Amino acid sequence: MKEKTLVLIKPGAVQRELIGEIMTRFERKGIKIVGLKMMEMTAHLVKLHYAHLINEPFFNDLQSFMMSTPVVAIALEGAGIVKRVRDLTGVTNPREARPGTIRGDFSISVRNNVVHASANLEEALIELQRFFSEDELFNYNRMNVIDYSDE
Ligand code: DAT
Ligand code: MG
Repeated sequence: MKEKTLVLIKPGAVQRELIGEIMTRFERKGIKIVGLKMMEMTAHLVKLHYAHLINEPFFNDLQSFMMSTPVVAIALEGAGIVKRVRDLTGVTNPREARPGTIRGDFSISVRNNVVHASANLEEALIELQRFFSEDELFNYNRMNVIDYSDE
């Protein structure tokens, strides 16, 4: 199976009308989109997704934030895609996120940091299964892309 990763466009970015801008970052970089949907996160889904933060004092705020609008879930595919997307995303804290990364350019606070991206291969596998059913992930060739060497 080809390497895949999960990105979520978070409510803050949906509110700020950044959906297209963020999708464009991946498309312009030649990254293949193999799944895409808008969905509402339930309290249960947020608890699963952020299980590692459940005892943090900010968890309740994080949970209501993630449920405040629908999110956009994106599945991306390619060789080394987990790290590549995480690099394009930038680090969690907006003050440290490098210019040119999505968070570096658009993030305005730690909570409102625009996107989620799976942190490693193991997380990506689990998260993709959590957000996409098998028939929501697509297998297709991109006819107009000449260089397939990194797919
Ligand atoms: P990342 O999203 O970079 O993988 P993470 O998994 O450590 O970072 O945290 C998940 C999200 O939780 C993060 O994107 C925003 C929120 N969060 C993390 N630390 C926080 C803090 N100190 N205060 C508020 N929200 C925080
Ligand atoms: Mg994380």
